[in-house]
Parts: sequence; C-alpha cells; structure tokens
Amino acid sequence: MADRIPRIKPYTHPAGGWGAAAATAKVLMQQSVLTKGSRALLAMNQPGGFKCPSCAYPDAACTKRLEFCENGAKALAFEATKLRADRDFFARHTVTEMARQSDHWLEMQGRLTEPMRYDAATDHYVPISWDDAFDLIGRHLRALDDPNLAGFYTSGRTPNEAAFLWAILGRAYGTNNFPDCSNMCHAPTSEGLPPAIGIGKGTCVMEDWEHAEAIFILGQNPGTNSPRMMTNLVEARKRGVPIIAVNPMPERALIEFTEPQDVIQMARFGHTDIASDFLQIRIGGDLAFLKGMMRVLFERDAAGEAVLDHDFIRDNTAGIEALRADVMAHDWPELVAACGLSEAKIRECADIYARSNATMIAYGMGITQHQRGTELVQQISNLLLLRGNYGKPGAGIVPVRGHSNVQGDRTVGINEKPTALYLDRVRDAFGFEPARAPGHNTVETVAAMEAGTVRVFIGLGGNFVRAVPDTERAYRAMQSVGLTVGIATKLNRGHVIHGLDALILPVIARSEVLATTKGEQFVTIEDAMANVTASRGVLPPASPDLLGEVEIVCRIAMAAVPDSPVKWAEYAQDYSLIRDKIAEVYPEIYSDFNRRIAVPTGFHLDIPPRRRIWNTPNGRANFLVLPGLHANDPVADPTMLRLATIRSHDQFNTTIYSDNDRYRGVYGDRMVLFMNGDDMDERGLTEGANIDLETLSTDGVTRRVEGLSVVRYSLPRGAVAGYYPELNPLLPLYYFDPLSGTPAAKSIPVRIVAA
Ligand SMILES: Nc1nc2c(c(=O)[nH]1)N[C@H]1C(S)=C(S)[C@@H](COP(=O)(O)OP(=O)(O)OC[C@H]3O[C@@H](n4cnc5c(=O)[nH]c(N)nc54)[C@H](O)[C@@H]3O)O[C@H]1N2
Ligand SMILES: Nc1nc2c(c(=O)[nH]1)N[C@H]1C(S)=C(S)[C@@H](COP(=O)(O)OP(=O)(O)OC[C@H]3O[C@@H](n4cnc5c(=O)[nH]c(N)nc54)[C@H](O)[C@@H]3O)O[C@H]1N2
Ligand SMILES: [Mo]
Repeated sequence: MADRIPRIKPYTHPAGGWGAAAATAKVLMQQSVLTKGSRALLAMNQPGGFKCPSCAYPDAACTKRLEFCENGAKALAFEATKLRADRDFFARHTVTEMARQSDHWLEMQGRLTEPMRYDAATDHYVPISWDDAFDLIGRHLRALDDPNLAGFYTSGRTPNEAAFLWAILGRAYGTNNFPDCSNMCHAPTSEGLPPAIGIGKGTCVMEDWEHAEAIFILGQNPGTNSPRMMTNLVEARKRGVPIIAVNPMPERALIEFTEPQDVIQMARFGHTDIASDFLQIRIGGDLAFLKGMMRVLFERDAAGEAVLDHDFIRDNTAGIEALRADVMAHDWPELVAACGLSEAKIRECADIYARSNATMIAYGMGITQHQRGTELVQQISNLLLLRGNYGKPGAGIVPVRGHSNVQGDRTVGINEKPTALYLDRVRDAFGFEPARAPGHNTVETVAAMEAGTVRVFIGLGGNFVRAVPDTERAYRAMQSVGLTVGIATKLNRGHVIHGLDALILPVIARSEVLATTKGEQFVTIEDAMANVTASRGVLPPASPDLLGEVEIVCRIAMAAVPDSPVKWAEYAQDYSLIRDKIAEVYPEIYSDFNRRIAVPTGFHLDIPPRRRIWNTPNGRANFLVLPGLHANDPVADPTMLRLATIRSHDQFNTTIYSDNDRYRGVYGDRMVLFMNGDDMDERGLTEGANIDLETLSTDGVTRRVEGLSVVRYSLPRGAVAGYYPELNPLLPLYYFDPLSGTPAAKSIPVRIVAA
C-alpha cells in the first residue's frame, strides 16, 4: 500500500482565481486541444454555439463575456481530446485486461471511433458495421417474449430531440422501463415539488439572483459542480446579500472565491467572501435545521411579530396548521441534537430569513440523497411558502441540477411512470397505442437484471453499472444480461462489465458538427432554470464513423419495431420535424417550438408558480409534513459513522480527470476517507492510517471497501466522506428514498474496521 499514500496539502487560497486559470490551461494542454480547444471554448455557451457538456447551470446568455469555467473547460477538453480508442486499441487489449484498469485509465484511452461488438471467443471487442449492429439489437429485442424484458437507460447529457424519440421508441416497442440518471439525483425534486407547488422543477430564473435579499445553499458544492453559479454568488455578496451555506464540509468555494473573470480581483490576488454564515451541519441534519428555522418563525408569529406572509398563505396555500403542529412538537434540545447547530445560530439564520423580502434557497445532492430526500425537498418549500417566497423577483426554490440536460430529458418524456395525459398525446401524435404499465427506475432495473427480468439493456449515454449502488452486485447483474449496448463517446466501466452479447456505439459529441442529408442540424437543451436553447457543435466529429444520438435512436427503433407508424427515417435526418412533434405532445410549454428556438438566446418554459398558479390537485400550494427529525433511519450501533459519497474537483461523475482534489487538499489518491479529528483520536487513528470501511447492512450481506487512507478534515462528529464511485460498493441497493427511488448516497451507515 506504500505506493498510494495521499499527499495532503490543505488549500489555503480562495477557490477560483489563478488556481482555476492554471488548471484550465494545464488540462487543455494535456488533452492536446489547446488550439482546437480554445476555438471551441469561444463558442461554448455563446448564441450560435454549443452548450457546455458539463453541468446544467444556466449561462447568462446575453453577456459578451466568455461563459465557461474550469470544470466546463475540463469537460470540453476531455471530449475534444486527440486521443482515440480505435480498433487497434481494442485489438491490443482483451476485455479482461481492460476490466482490471482504473476508471481514469479507461477514460484516458480517448474517443471511441467506430461500433464494436464483443467477441467471446477471443475476449476482444471487434469492429462491426452500423447496419450489423442495429440488426443485432433488432434481433435481440424482437426475440424477447415481453417488451418489459428490455431496459432503456438515459443519462442527462442526452439532448431533447434524442431523449424525446428515445421515450417514443420504448413506448412503441412496448415498455416504460426508463431508468434514468435522475433516479439517482434530483428525482426527489421531480417527485417532491409537484404535490407542494404543482411542478417538479425550480422556480427561479437568472434575473432572480439580482433581486434576492438572502440566499441559502444547502448540500451543494457550486465551486466544483456548478462553477458558473459562483458568478451570481459573487455579485450577490458584492451587493451585501447574506449567503448562508449549510454543509458538513467547509467547501472552499463556499468560503472564499476569486472570480477568474474579474480582471482586477485577479490582478490584486483578491477574493470575495462567499458565505456570510457557514453552518457545519450533521449529515442528514437538514430536516431539524429547517424545522428549527420554521419554529422560530412560528414562535415569533405567535408573539405577534409580522414574520409570516399571512396574505400569501391565505390566498395561495393549504395545510399550514398541520405543519405548525408538527414543527412546534419538537423542542429546542431535540432540534439542536439532531442537526448539531446551536439554537442561537438557527435563530440568527431565521432572523436573516425573516428580514429578507425575497429569498432563494438552492440545494443539491446533500439534500436529495437521503432516505427521506423527497420530503426534505418539501420542507425547503414549506420554509419558502411561509414568507411567500414564490412568484416575486428574487425568490424561489433552486434545485441545482446535475447533467446539462437532465431536466430537459424529464420534460420530454423520460419517466418510468408516465402520465396518462402524456401517453394519450403520444398516441394521438404518432398513431400507436403506447405501453401504459409503469416501468422500472434505476434501482429496480438492477434488481430486474439480477432476477433475469431485464434481458436487454441499452444505455443512451452514461455509465450505469458504475453509477448505481452495490457495485459488485450490479456487475454480476449486468453480466447476466443477454445484450448490453453502450451508446457513448468514451470507453467506460459499463463496456468492460457487459452482457453475454455486447455493443459499443460511438456518438458525435455535443461540441461537434451534426450533419445529415438535410444539412447541418442542431439540438436543444433545457438548463436548470428551464431556459431552452439551441446547441450547435463547431468541431469536426472525432471520427468519420460516428453517428448522432438521434440517428442511433431512430435506427434502433426501425430495427426493433419494423412496422411502426412513426416516421423514424425522416426524424433521423431533420431534427425540426422532431421539435414539431415535441410541440404537439407538449403544447402548453413547447408550442411553436421551431420558431421560438430561432431566437439565439432561446426561451423560457413556463413555470406556473412564478405566476402563483399551483397545478396541484387542490389548486393550492401545499405545506407538507414530514414527522420526526431524521432524514434517515436511525441506527443503534454506537460505532456507526454516516458516510457521504461526494465528488472531487477533478471528476465528472464516473469520469475521473485526475486523482487530485485541489480544494480539499488531496493529491494523487482517491481512496481516502475524510474524518473528524476527534473521531480519529477516539479510534486511535492517525493521518494517513490505512483502514477498511464496512456498511452496517441490514440484509446480512458484507459490503466492504479496503485500503482507504484517513484524512483529518473539518467535519462534524460522526460524519465521514469519500469519493463516488469508488465507494459505491458500500451503498446497498435497498438503501433509497422510497418516494423517489433515489439511493441515499449521502448517509450510508458504516463502521471502520482495522485494515
Ligand atoms: N465538475 C463537475 N460538475 C458536476 C458533476 C461532477 O461530477 N463534476 N456532476 C453533475 C451532477 S450529475 C450533479 S447531480 C451535480 C452534483 O453537485 P452537488 O450537489 O454539489 O454534489 P456532491 O458533490 O455529490 O455533494 C454536494 C454537497 O453535499 C454535501 N453534503 C453531504 N451530506 C450532506 C447533508 O446531509 N446535508 C447537507 N446540507 N450537505 C451535505 C457535501 O459535503 C457536498 O458539498 O453536479 C453536476 N456538475
Ligand atoms: N455513491 C454515489 N453514487 C452516485 C452519485 C453520488 O453522489 N454518490 N451521484 C449520482 C448522480 S447525481 C448521477 S447524475 C449519476 C450519474 O450517472 P451517469 O449519468 O450514468 O454517469 P456519467 O459518469 O455522467 O456518464 C459518463 C459516460 O457518459 C458517456 N458520454 C459522455 N458524453 C456523452 C454524450 O454526449 N453522448 C453519449 N451518448 N454519451 C456520452 C461517456 O461514455 C462517459 O463514460 O450517478 C449517481 N451515482
Ligand atoms: Mo446528477
């Protein structure tokens, strides 16, 4: 183990700044895209160019400044790399050899260049023509006795046009088995907000940042995962707006940030303090914190202070009395114990909230990935409702989405439980009777593969087997499937952990030109603030043998459902015809799509809560009660620690750019466990100690990750953190939020066992 002791060098500078500028230059050089890359960077997030393939954070479309960040540049550099995983590469390595390599190694082989099929006789991937590949998929799919034996996974980089048709393909074929990356991500938002406010999306737009009087950021790490949000936070702080960050980890960019686009600040080595208050909360303590905040408001309301927006509550909402009773049932010692924050601190935050006339609350995976993730999201909404923080400038809920088009994919039909209205409209628009029975989400798909009830698995992007819980079990499940297909830009784990038959289908990437017989095509993306914009690649495709995702979807459909009335062949060539169909299926939000998308800055999808219209069954915004104070089931074992699996600064989900995590000061190693110093001392652990980590499983299965190095870190007692996906073997498949199916990846009960 001596060869992988991490180098620890606490990062004492502000986040962003020259460190980010240097990192951007280095990554562009390493991937040999400096000239090509900088040209592409100029087109990224500019009207007429393409949308950043990294996160879903909106760009300020009207500004002239370069709209990219360090991590957007990394995503682009790795996409535009000169490295190629071509047929010679596959001839040199058996799949068994490749499976022994790290995720980083797989990624570093570069762009896929032509379709490949697994050959069991030689244990190699060998070239296959596109025609033969679609033919093989068609044969597998047509051979299944029941269409529900197939699973159609979507990852959120998929643009609207491809996702919409993917959803049609599944339903025409006969299933709603649409596991989606959002089933591991913001499904608690999609499930939690409709009963509360009538739509499963955020309610803010970019202009709101300019009007907010207070900003809360719960369980989200913008400096790494949505760096363009830092611009808004810096501007808000410069206006003196309080920003309250609630997180078990003092994430660097939440504390101090230098705006790389601020020439003067850069020149002076200056920075902006981001959080006016940093609240180091216990893992899963957010429920108690939110209830504490609400309790202060109810107490002060009872004392006659005007802290609740009674007019708004009367005219717009239902259920406040049940919420009041639930919140007031918890006394302060209970609340404080559950979140680990002092009563005084909570009162102070509540006071800031009570004085603000417009508050935005942003949140990420630190809220959604708990066993009660959906209901936690609803508690955030409750807090906002109490002061009428919907439907006025500078106020609202801000779920910070992950993948660049994950929200869009959901909007255009990627859902394992489609509504009857959607299905009726699909029937009318396409002239077939779509499948109606609910399908599998992500967790259910793993279980179904294991049970032999998913026999064909096709992944439209993503890295399913590496992203899901219970790694070893997921690998075995994947390997038992009859056919696995990875539609991808790069080699990943899901290609080397594959089914009996397996295909890799390489695609034209976001930054590349999409040309068909009808000329150059563009695709559309919906960002996390429901703004829809066109994305046009500018670089030549990485290889002449790539196809666009839309064409791949259409040709799978033609092979699987040969007698389909859907005009697949036409859609494959002319994407405006797809947008016409999107408009037909979603007339309320997408009417006149092709005309509206011609505006370079795009258009906003309607968010009714912005107009105080609540599309809930009772037509009101609802206060919703989650009894108790714990976002996760309590565990009796006194040795238990709560593990949050998180992202480093140098990864995009399962894509590992390097083994460094600059802002957390860890270099050269991802097999680390961040831990509170007192918890270390109590266990006799010193910095760098080698330990194994074991899940406190309730199903009798041993889940263990060996050889982690302990890093002393500022964390609350009882909390530990380490990297996803390396620690996914510790996340049990059964450990998820039942309302959304989202694995509780931020609160795994574990214990340390000596190495
Ligand atoms: N560069 C880069 N950008 C990305 C991604 C990437 O991997 N790399 N991934 C994209 C995707 S798909 C997503 S979903 C987003 C993810 O972006 P984030 O939501 O920022 O995701 P994480 O890093 O998983 O975790 C967020 C934070 O939750 C905190 N946390 C853990 N447990 C708790 C808790 O109980 N309470 C609170 N309040 N906080 C907690 C962690 O300390 C961490 O700071 O980013 C997107 N953007
Ligand atoms: N323990 C733990 N598990 C987690 C999480 C966690 O925080 N902790 N986070 C969860 C979250 S929030 C998410 S969103 C999921 C992510 O799950 P996924 O979305 O499945 O995973 P990614 O790593 O984003 O997928 C990367 C792959 O996508 C392919 N790709 C890249 N660009 C394109 C493109 O333009 N087109 C196509 N077709 N393919 C492309 C590449 O081949 C690349 O290898 O993981 C989840 N899993
Ligand atoms: Mo995500």
